[in-house]
Amino acid sequence: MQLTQKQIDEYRENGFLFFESLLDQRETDCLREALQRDCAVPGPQLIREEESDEVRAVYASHHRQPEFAALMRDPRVLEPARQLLTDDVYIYQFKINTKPAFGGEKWSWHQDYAAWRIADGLPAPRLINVGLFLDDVDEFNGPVIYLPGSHRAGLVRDDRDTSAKSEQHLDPDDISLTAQQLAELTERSGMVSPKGPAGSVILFSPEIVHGSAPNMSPFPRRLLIATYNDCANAPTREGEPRPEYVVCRDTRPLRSLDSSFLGEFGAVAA
Ligand code: HL5
Ligand code: SIN
Ligand code: MN
Repeated sequence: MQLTQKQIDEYRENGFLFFESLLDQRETDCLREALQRDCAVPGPQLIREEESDEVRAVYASHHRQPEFAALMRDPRVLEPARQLLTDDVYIYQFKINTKPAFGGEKWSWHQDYAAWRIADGLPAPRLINVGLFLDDVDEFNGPVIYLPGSHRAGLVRDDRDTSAKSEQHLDPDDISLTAQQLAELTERSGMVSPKGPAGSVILFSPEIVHGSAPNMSPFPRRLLIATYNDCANAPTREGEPRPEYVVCRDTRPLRSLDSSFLGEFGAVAA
């Protein structure tokens, strides 16, 4: 899969690019099943909501579930990332934000690169986020909201709160923008929240301002976000790095599968 020049220009201009129904239902069924399995694995990679026992996010499922490992090499997601970044990319971070029905909490307004610069000493914002809808997303279940073009102004904030919402990862609460910053940016950019069926994909910049509201609907909103990094842009910071589930250590370049991830994943495809 190759992006057209028009799509590339759109990504550079807006900071995101949306593909409705890139994966089909059989594929999203398979990934939801793999997620369910992964949520049963105890460990610090499993982050719970503050007010309940429900899972808020799970990290690095591609280290434990082969479906996700294969997905990361599916040409439909890897090739656009290589095209927009550079030939040699690896997975910097893999997470699924599960935003459960009746109580998935908000994700505060933030820019991802602020987190990775502060927490990991990441040299440059040479990354691409691939957001894959594991559920149908509509206005009711807490879609991500983006400020188009906000990635072009650099980091609005580059420090973090001294208190941490979570010890397991850097929650966007700790780097959230102020009301005034948000109001000013929104006046310039407006807001959009791409919605669509499970299997839809959004590529988005590590510098675009984004966030999402709580989910008070009866529908979960499970969103997989895989972040590819330029192999030449691995963290250089000395000292203790963050745990491997938040910052992947394998910086070898990824090459695409010859087929879709299900095709390659023989046991399921048979
Ligand atoms: N939770 C991530 C981390 O690296 C950072 C956030 O959306 C990405 C800001 O700990
Ligand atoms: C994030 O940016 O990591 C959170 C976005 C969301 O899941 O709504
Ligand atoms: Mn984010």
